[in-house]
Amino acid sequence: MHIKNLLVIRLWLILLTLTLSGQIYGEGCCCCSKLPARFAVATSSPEGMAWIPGGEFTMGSDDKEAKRDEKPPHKVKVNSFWMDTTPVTNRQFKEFVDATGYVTTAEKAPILEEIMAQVPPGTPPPSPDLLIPASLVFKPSQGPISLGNHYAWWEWKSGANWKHPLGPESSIEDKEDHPVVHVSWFDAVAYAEWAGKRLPTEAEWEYAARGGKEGETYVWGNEEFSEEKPQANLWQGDFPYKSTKAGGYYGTTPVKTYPPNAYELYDMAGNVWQWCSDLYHVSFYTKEKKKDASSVDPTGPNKCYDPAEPYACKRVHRGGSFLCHPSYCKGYRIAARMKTCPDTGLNHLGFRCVMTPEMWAKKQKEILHAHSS
Ligand SMILES: [Cu+2]
Repeated sequence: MHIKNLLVIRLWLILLTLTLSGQIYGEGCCCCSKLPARFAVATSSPEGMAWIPGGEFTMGSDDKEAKRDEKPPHKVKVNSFWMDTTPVTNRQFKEFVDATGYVTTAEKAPILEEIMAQVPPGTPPPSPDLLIPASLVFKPSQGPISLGNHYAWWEWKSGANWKHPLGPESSIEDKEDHPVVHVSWFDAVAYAEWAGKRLPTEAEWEYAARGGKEGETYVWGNEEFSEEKPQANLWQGDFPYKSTKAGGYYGTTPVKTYPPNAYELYDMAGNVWQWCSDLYHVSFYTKEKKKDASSVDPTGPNKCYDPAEPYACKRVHRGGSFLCHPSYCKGYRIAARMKTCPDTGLNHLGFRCVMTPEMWAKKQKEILHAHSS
């Protein structure tokens, strides 16, 4: 047997022993409830995460609203894992930055060569005054406009970053429980590594969003989004110029504002888009469908391809955001796929993490070690 497998098994035996002894000498004992729980770490589940029992499901969709990249639906198997019950919040991201001194992509000036590699040859370079630390911030239009050009409502805003979601004058004060935004895919990966976690694969994300149900359109079922009784933080009113929410507000809401899905996961639709680990390829599902057996824990294509921007190598994100509105974008449909360059931050794009049992065992071992030394 492979030596790595043996180590994993040994670790599980140690943890199992600790769990059992915790039950026998800890919880079961009437007189020691006020003593420190020496083995509490070994018996608990990771904080703020929900257990997603593995299984097989149909990924993608061919319903009338499905886009080309969601087809064909195909069977996929995923093993069990833990998933953050909410998107990573400003409070959590701040802990990471305080501990590591990490500087996000949006806080650094873009590098010209990297930008030029993402656009067709011969494209003129951006003006130097745009090569500044900045991020993309949604800007409502004055009135109804054509929904064909998304650049009409996105602004490259100097000084916008996770600490200043709408620009230098804005802050995250009183927004500790809102999802962190303006995180590039690289920022999300760095956070996940620090936390002993990783980004979900696109398959894991969709499997978890479905909450154990087959073929439903939305995380809340098949009923359409209701502006009177909203099921999630989506755009209400006329996009992209009139929000009918209280005070005309549009933006992130604290996590857990809307009900969770059947796996106790919050904000799997709306609020902020969530990065996945996979590269984006428009016809990846076609390739998956052709396989003889369903993929087990697929990690996405090896090559990226978005026909709209063939020179940009994008990563997938899922779930839709507070800007989604049926008139323009139903990104909150469970099967809907979206993609963005991994160096790009936006004020409606965040992430959440997952953890495999192996990663959790490793983290427990580290915690036990820290306690014993
Ligand atoms: Cu959308």
